Amino acid sequence: MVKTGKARAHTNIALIKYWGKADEALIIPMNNSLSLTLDKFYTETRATFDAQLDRDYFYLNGEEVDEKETQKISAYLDLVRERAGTALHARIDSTNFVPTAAGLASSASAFAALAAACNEALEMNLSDKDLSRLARRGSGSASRSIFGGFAEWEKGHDDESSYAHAIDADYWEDDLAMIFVVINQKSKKVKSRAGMSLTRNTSRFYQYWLDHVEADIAEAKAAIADKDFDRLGRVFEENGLRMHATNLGAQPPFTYLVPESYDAMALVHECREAGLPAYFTMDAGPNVKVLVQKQHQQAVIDKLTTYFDSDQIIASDIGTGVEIINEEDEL
Ligand code: 2P0
Repeated sequence: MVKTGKARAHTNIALIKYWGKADEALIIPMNNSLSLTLDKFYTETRATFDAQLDRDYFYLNGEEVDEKETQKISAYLDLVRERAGTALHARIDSTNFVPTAAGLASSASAFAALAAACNEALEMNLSDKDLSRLARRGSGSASRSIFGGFAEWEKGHDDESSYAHAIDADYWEDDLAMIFVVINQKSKKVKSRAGMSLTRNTSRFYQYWLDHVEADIAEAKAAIADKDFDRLGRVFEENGLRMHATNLGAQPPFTYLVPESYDAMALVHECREAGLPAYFTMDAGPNVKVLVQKQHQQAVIDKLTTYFDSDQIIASDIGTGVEIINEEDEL
């Protein structure tokens, strides 16, 4: 018996960040987060459940991954099998579509695509809400990549109540773009999972983060409803910096930012001083992502390329939610 499904999911960038778990095993976050799904970076994954397989296999970009990575996927597939009521092993084939610059592959698109491929293969018929919950068990941010455009992950309080939903803003998303300033980093010193755990458990600034993040969510949603770019920009830029500040209060302190990150932030400030609305955010790495309105995209890129090489600058439109790929249509 062979059951196959294939899906594509796009990565998302949080404007109001997820940073810290209330439950590490179930991946329940300490706070709600709000993101934008982007069209440029995505993962396509085929899941093939096959009675002939004696174990799980995981191929990434055409190559089988090592035992440790296979075990991680296998543990995730155990959750899927439990939910679907099957004992079949699977072969997972995943391809990350990211521009050549390293460091942009995301666990968000990976687990959203994997959850959707399994849902299709095993005919689980999960609602978007339940698909978001299943993606969340692989990686928290994946809960948001089920949806296109703006999405909010409601923290909830248990497995049932923690999931993302779309924020309806079709009237605006076509006008927006995100510009990535790719700042190379040899190897990520602190993975996001370890970084958020250390911060949540030890940072002297973590309570301050928690005290403000729900107000940031409300402010961002109001700005989206009003289509007020500057209001949205101000709140998410502050929220991202506050997340990075919590890391400096951890014991021991750490940071993801490097001198070039600050150079990019300064250029964004210069854009604003020159009357070009643009706002930045950074995640668990040194890259800087700049939200713009499309009519200002080229002018902001021109500003950034006065300092950075043009191959360090990648612009993306807003992306769609997870979709099933019908392989017969591909032939
Ligand atoms: C976010 N990040 O909201 C935050 C902001 C990075 C900085 O979600 O442990 O890979 O798998 O749930 O989702 C990156 O962490 O972490 C992340 P896990 P995830 O996008």
